Amino acid sequence: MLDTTQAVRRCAEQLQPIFREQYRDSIDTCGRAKPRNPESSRRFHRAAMRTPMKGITMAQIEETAKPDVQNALVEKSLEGKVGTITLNNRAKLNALSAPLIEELIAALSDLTNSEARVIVLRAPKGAKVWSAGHDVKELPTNGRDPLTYDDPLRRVVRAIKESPTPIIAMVEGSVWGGACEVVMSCDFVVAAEGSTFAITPAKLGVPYDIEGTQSFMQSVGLPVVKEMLFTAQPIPADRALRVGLVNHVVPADQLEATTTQIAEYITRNSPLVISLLKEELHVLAEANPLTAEGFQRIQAVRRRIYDSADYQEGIRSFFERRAPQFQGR
Ligand code: KGJ
Ligand code: KGJ
Repeated sequence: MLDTTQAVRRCAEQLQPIFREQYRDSIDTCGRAKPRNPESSRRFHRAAMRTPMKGITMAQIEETAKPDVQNALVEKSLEGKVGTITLNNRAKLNALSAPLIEELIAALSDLTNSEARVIVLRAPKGAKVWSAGHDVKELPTNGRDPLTYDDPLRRVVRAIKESPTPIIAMVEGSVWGGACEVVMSCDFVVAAEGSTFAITPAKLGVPYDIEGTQSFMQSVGLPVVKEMLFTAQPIPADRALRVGLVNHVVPADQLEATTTQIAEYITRNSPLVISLLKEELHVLAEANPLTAEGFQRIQAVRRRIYDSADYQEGIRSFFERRAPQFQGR
């Protein structure tokens, strides 16, 4: 009986040369399956399933090819020059908890420092909810600013905007609140038919911060931002396309192919020029004159709101699964 490493080495030896070339990322120099990259592991696994081998049981291959990051909140992979980050906490509807965002920022940083010329940010295939937004459990109820400069949501949005690598949000399912800001802060958005986008702080009673509001303004026109913010109602993908929130809407079964094609166009172009253009657009888009007095005035209003009874009511009603009763104080 072969041990698992021997089994995988034998498997690798029996693979056709072209096949080995194609899947070389999955096999280390000793012929062991590399467990670090879940996508490579999966490709290796799928390939192994199609390859007849002697003396190797499927159980041995499956055991070795299993990704070792099953509990990761975020998965990352690199295929050619296209990096992919997958939000991977279905049980929590990919809510943007601090730990998930930590992993997301680390994955962005790793891919930015890799060969990736473009990064795709996605949820698992077939997700009903792309992300439920800020983890409501993490919104403070003790009179502290719920969206400080260092809040995980603020940090990830900054990381996306400041990354020199273009980031494409590939969306399937519904996108909520802070996740909508994350999507709208990506360089562009490709969405599956049936996706929806909702910005809900007014429904939850959360005093959204000025940096976040600016993100929305950079994505769509003022009347649309206002409608989304004031009504907190989801808008469907076809309308998101008309108002410029997304670049393309395609049937779900074409989502990956469309995104990959756009990503590949980018990989053919000059990464130096693309990062310059991204930075130029970022600097220009953020070039809003804001007076110290204007900023302080907004902070004072935000503070009154997070100290209010309505703020507590918004969060309480969410967990009690009922409509909030806002009193305006
Ligand atoms: N944070 C924490 N827990 C959440 C969140 C969230 N954002 N969303 C859902 N959950 C929890 C629910 O409390 C349930 O927990 C579980 O996930 C499944 O949700 O009762 P438990 O099982 O312990 P649910 O509601 O039962 O699932 P569905 O009926 O399928 O509805 C999915 C929805 C995404 C439509 C629904 O969960 C929902 O409306 N979630 C909140 C979406 C939202 O408004 N997010 C914006 C959060 N706020 C912000 O991002 C910000 C920055 N803000 O300023 O407001
Ligand atoms: N500058 C100088 N010469 C040019 C240019 C150009 N932009 N475009 C074409 N030519 C020359 C070719 O070198 C050929 O010269 C001739 O015009 C016919 O072009 O070999 P020669 O006959 O001496 P070609 O390619 O044989 O014609 P077509 O096959 O009909 O193709 C036409 C195209 C317009 C598709 C093709 O020429 C092309 O892709 N041109 C470059 C288009 C482009 O990317 N322009 C942007 C240039 N850059 C900028 O404007 C800026 C400001 N920038 O920062 O990059």
